Amino acid sequence: MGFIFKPVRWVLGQIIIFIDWVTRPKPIQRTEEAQKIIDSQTDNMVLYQFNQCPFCVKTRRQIHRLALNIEKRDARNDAKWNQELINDGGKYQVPCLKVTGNDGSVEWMYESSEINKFLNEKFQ
Ligand SMILES: N[C@@H](CCC(=O)N[C@@H](CS)C(=O)NCC(=O)O)C(=O)O
Repeated sequence: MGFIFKPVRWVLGQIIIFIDWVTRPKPIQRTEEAQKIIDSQTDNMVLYQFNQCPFCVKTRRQIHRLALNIEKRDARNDAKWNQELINDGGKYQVPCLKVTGNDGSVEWMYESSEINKFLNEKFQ
């Protein structure tokens, strides 16, 4: 029965991605200048994620709505990002937002709700 589980999970994942695409909120509009400032603030942020993970979809929707240009790293299929997340972040769980401070300090923020709250408070 195990052989059925993988394709079913994949189809469900694609359905989630499709529903997300159809119902995606409109990104907020900023002036070019304002967007540039925001872009400079998100330059030091990276999202480790899986394409089909519903919690990652939740965070990607927030990023899309807030019109943030945050690099996304596939921690399932790309061995480099996978290892980095586990070794430097501390655990294999996505989504995870890596935030590098101006002083070089690095914060690995896990939990979609916490990431969304952080982004909302900072960029809304
Ligand atoms: N409470 C977490 C749940 C995140 C979660 O369960 N992520 C799954 C992917 S959907 C995960 O990282 N699984 C690790 C694995 O597949 O080993 C959140 O809201 O971010």
